[in-house]
Amino acid sequence: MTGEKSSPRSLDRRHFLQLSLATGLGIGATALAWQKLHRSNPTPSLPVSTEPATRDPADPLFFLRDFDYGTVKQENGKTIREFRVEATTSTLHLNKAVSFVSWNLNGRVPGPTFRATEGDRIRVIFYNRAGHAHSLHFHGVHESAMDGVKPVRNNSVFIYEFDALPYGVHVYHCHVSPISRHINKGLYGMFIIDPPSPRPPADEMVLIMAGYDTNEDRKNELYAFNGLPNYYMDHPISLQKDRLVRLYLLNMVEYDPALTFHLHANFFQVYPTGMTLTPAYTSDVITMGTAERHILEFAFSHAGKYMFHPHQDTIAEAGCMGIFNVLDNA
Ligand SMILES: [Cu+2]
Repeated sequence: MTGEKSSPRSLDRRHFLQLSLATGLGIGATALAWQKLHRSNPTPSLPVSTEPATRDPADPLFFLRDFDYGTVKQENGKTIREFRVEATTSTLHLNKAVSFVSWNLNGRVPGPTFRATEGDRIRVIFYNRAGHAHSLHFHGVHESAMDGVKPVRNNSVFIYEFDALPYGVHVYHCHVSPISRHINKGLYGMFIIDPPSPRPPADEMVLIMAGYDTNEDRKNELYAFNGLPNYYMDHPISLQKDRLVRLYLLNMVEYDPALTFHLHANFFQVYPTGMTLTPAYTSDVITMGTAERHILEFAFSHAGKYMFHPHQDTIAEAGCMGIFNVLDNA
């Protein structure tokens, strides 16, 4: 995290309208958004991240099992999940030699993994302070005004509100042109909508594959799981033998048309886009286009270290590779 956290500034109505109008919201939508924010918080302040200011912008060990359920409120008999998201700019140290200026959400790459239950009302208060226009485009079902293709100017607020539909593993990302660059810079994350009846207990984790164009040639020089190249090679992910793993997997690699994901010494069951409760098929390698995502379930019956990586081996060799360290129950 960069050290530029400031204390929340109070936001009067006039300032809010100015900010919102700057984003292109209509008067009605602006007023509605204001009323909603004002009703739930009598003295609203510019949203700032609740992440500790000391958190490193890339922290794959923390991101792996971190789920942001938002702040739950009841309004008119409906469950509202309110998320506060701040677009910022910070430097990632991709390895000992390469630094990369990221555009990110809440000071992290990937952005927070938002999580809700099907039917919840989602409210995302998006504050852009990254220095460029950005937006948040959520995959899912919602009205066009909430589709997040309109740029939100620097130092402006926009409130996205929609129902969490349908259940599955979804994705959100900036949709400002050139989108490939805005995503490659770090403005993306996962949005999990749980089915009304929860899935069985499991060791749940998130892996997001992404690339880094470090020399602006519209090709990726480095790749990563959860933000940092080779992190899980140096810090293997501990698993328990025989325990069900539920992996939420997303391909967010720009500039390459598709990636595969391969798991060593095992097979996984595939729940396509997380939109089924029974697996569609079993494999040890799966092909995913950009923004494609699935739930993979598996358990290891032998302790030991097992690799996972795309089977485009040049991509794996450029940082998209990791290790599961399966521990004996004893
Ligand atoms: Cu952007």
